[in-house]
Amino acid sequence: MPASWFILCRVVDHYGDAGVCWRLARQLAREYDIDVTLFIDDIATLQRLAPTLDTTQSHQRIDRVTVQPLTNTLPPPAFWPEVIIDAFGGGLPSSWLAALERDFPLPSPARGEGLAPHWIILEYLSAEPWVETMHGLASPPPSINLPRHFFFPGFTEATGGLLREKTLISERDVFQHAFPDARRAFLERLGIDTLPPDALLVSLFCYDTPALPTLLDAWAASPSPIVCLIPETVAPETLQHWRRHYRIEASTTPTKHGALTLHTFPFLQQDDYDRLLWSCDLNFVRGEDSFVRAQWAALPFVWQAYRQNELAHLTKVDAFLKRYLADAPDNLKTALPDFARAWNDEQQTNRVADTWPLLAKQLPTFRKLAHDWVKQQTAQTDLAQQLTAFCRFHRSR
Ligand code: TRH
Repeated sequence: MPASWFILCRVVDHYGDAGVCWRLARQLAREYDIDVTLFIDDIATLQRLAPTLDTTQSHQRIDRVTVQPLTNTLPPPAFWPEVIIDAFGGGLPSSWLAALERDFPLPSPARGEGLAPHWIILEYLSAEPWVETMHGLASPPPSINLPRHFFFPGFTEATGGLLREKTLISERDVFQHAFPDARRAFLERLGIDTLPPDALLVSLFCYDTPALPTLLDAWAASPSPIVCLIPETVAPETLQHWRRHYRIEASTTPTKHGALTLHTFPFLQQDDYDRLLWSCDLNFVRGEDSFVRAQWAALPFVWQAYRQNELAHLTKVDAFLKRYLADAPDNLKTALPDFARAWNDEQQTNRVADTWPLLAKQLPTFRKLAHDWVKQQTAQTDLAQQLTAFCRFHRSR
């Protein structure tokens, strides 16, 4: 009988909460034969990533994952699973907490059916050093007799690792080196039939930012052609304003301005987004999941962290670049942080134009570093494997 796990996902904002949980759910089901139920409070957001989901259904199964709505009034399950993944610390429904207190009271031993579930708080990804001290920390709930631990994704052996499906790297290699040209077929599917031979192909998945028009202007002034692929959902008003400023017809796609050709495309299902990343020369990504996927693409990327108070997101960017650039040549060690700061810090938007050409010059060096980074990171155990081993260890105690 396969182990049963619940993943509880409360979508805070954008797509990443759903993106991470959906990816983890599918990997646990496919690679570990775990019976996974994903409870999510925003099926419509998940459906953007998994178009075969039916937002009218309250209980459905796709890709071997059962998907159910998560509400605060959700009654407790008939049977407790082995593991409850509390994604990003969103918390369990109050009715579940009450039922867990009843079934597994403190201080007396558990009297519920079987063992108490293991409550895992899956945290957001950060490269900051403090993550290593928090990863795996026990945090038993004050009134329920069950194990609860923090589980932190990360970039070192002292963390929970990164989400990486077992076949990801081989699938990427096949796609990038396939014949007939899988990359060309994919781009044609996006409506990109021809590319200037010396064009830089860039994907742009970003939050709306005053730096966006500045970057598009810098690309339009580029000495060589730049073709940018941007999802329809990205900063539509800012793009509209930029087009109007240059009297570019909104309906025209692709949009041409100077050396820049802008293709907008519909939001892709999650696996196709990987193929988009693998097809480009440079990827602009954001948040958490696309940030990790761009790293697995082993190509140059620029990360825009999810904006936080007191500029905490800039600390996250700096911490990651410190790790990522540890062995990089000096020119890239300067060019990437300078551009990343201009791209992430709205007080430095004016530096985008002068830092972009310096980064563009470093792309061949950046490409080599991106390959070396993937080698380093794939040497580490992936998150799903670490998580299943962590839960198995604690269950056996
Ligand atoms: O959408 P995001 O900005 O989500 C953010 C982050 O997760 C952030 O950490 C969190 O704090 C905040 O939400 C609340 O960025 P992210 O994490 O890259 O998630 C985007 C998901 O969308 C990812 O799984 C990739 C997927 N995607 C597609 O499936 N198709 C697409 O066309 C695109 C552009 C993205």
